[in-house]
Amino acid sequence: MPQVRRNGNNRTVPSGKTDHRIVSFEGSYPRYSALPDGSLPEIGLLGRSNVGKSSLINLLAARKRLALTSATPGKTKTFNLYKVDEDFYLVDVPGLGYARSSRSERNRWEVELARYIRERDQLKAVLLLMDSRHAPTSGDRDAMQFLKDARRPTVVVLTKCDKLSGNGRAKAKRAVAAAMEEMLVEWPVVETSSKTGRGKDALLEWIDRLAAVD
Ligand SMILES: Nc1nc2c(ncn2[C@@H]2O[C@H](COP(=O)(O)OP(=O)(O)O)[C@@H](O)[C@H]2O)c(=O)[nH]1
Ligand SMILES: [Mg+2]
Repeated sequence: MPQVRRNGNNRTVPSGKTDHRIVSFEGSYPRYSALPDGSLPEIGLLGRSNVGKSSLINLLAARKRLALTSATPGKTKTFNLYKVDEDFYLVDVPGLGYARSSRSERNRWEVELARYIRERDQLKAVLLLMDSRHAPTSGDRDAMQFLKDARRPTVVVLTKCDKLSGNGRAKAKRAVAAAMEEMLVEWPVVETSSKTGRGKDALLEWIDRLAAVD
């Protein structure tokens, strides 16, 4: 377990770990079977193209523009591993439903992704990214159901919250809460913005806690 301390608000926070993480790119792996064997815990980032996965990795890193953000997703899907300090990997797991991918590529990736979520021993938790501007899509709901069935600890990350007013954010949280209630899951929800840094500390707190679970 990481050391924890109480801060002024009496929240439990990881000791001295909240800022200045060193994040380094480890590699891209198109197949589950090619993933490295190491014993470091992994935290998966799941979400459709453009939801903000790369931006979130940049937000969590001390260094800017590490995971290249792009509006044009590549055609071949890969697991992208980023090592955070010597503590854990963030694993960027592209989602499904890319218009630009061929059907055979989508099928291939669906199998790889499902295997990773179901079987990967190192996977301690999944951050499920959803765009705060839209109610959960059918793809988001499929991912929720899949994570529930796989019994993976999950944190819902609402992205791009800078684009919404306080009212809009409250509405987004209600929409996610309703979907979770329907699905009989209770996962934490963190509002984030990679533009303003909103949610960074709360998210790191969850990650540290979940990565430390055996
Ligand atoms: N305003 C705003 N734009 C964002 C945020 N996160 C990502 N974006 C933008 O959304 C687009 C897709 O982001 P990216 O991180 O590449 O998504 P990915 O495909 O899931 O890796 C880029 O143009 C980003 O600049 C955010 O928190 N706020
Ligand atoms: Mg990306």
